[in-house]
Amino acid sequence: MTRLIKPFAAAIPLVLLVLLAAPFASAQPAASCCNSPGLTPSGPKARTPEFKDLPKAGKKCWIGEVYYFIYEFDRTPKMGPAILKIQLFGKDGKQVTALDITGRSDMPSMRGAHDSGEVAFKLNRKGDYLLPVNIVMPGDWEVQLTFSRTKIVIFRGRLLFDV
Ligand SMILES: [Cu+2]
Repeated sequence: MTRLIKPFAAAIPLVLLVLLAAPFASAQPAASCCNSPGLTPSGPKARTPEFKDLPKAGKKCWIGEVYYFIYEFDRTPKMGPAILKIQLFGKDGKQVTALDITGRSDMPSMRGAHDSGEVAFKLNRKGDYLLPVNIVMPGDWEVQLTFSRTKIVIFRGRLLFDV
């Protein structure tokens, strides 16, 4: 008889332990659910800004109602380095240099493979913004443009081209 009781008695503390631990175990998924990034404004969506598709090269691209800009490459983009030029204008048509512009080039079909990182355009004496873009492969390319004033982003746009 004692042989049968012994293993049973030994099992009792185990059962108690499971019963005691159960509320804690079930409390944990609930806590992690409330920390899920989808429920907070700092989720992955908030960290990936949207870039508006821009009109073709040489066309006016409006930034709200105050500025517009025109972009073009120094030559039809092909393999090798190309210079992307942006001219920024006030709504009165006067060329201005009131904003900071950065560009980031990559191939959308193989994102990350040729990512240039965000690089600041440099101003020439005429007040044109210039950025070298290194085209290292034929295919689809994009440049993401970010316009800011005193570090505050006021416009994001992307231009697409094929090589
Ligand atoms: Cu590529």
